[in-house]
Amino acid sequence: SANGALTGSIENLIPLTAGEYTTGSLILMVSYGAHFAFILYFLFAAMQVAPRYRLVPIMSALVMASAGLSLFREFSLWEASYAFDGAMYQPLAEGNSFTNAFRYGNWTITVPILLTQLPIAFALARPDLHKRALRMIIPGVLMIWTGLYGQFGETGDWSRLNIWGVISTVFFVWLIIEVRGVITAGIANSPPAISAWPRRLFWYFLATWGIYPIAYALPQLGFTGDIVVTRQLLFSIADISTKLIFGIILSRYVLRRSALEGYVPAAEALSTEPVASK
Ligand code: RET
Repeated sequence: SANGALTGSIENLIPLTAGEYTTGSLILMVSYGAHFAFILYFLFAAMQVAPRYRLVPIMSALVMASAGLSLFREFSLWEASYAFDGAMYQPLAEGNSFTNAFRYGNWTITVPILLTQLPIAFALARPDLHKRALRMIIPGVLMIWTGLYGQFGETGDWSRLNIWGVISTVFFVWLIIEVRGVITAGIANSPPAISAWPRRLFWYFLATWGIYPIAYALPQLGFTGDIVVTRQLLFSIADISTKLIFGIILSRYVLRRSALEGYVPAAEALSTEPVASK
């Protein structure tokens, strides 16, 4: 329909069954709920790591808040965009259109934060840390903005979708090379007991960030309710993996690292045990 093409998202072209509609709501609800809940986890983790690593869990808490708000917005939009006609959930019925474009806006904030967490966790020295963070953020943001522009082609302008998808992928490859450099520095700079973490984290990074381009390309497989729901599921799995679980891994790494470097959390320093044994 002309309406759907104008709004630029396949969601506005496809009536959903009650099952598909509810599954979509559920996926978005679980996503924002998980992100909000883990704000607390990361704030508590921040209290237990050495001061030089404290920013790592704090940044995860920020990412949780930012992504949680964005996903809550997607959830509300989903609820507002469909109306039940007695048989199917019809898009655009109330004049509201759905879009995934807000996600890309949110990534503009979260992706630079996620990338900057790496050199901080690896304790790279200041000038090198800033230079490497910037060298990851530049291709990261260009990747997102070219993808944002291209995704408006998903309602049928495949050349727009694919040309900008390829350009975005070039920036992604550039980003991967920069991340690889930070990982290599991280392996060299990690205490031996945890030097395997950065290498494993690189493969985790590739596997989880790689889900987003699949979700981007998916509408080309067909305009069906299955595709709409599958794409929200892919986005959701990617969001929870690249932000929440990634944050847990990094927090655990800096927690181990703090202990290996002799840091004693304040609560333990105040323990009465040595006093009682006197
Ligand atoms: C796009 C467009 C198609 C090509 C590629 C893409 C990559 C997107 C990525 C997004 C990562 C987002 C994260 C968000 C966390 O908050 C833009 C879909 C390669 C890798 C990690």
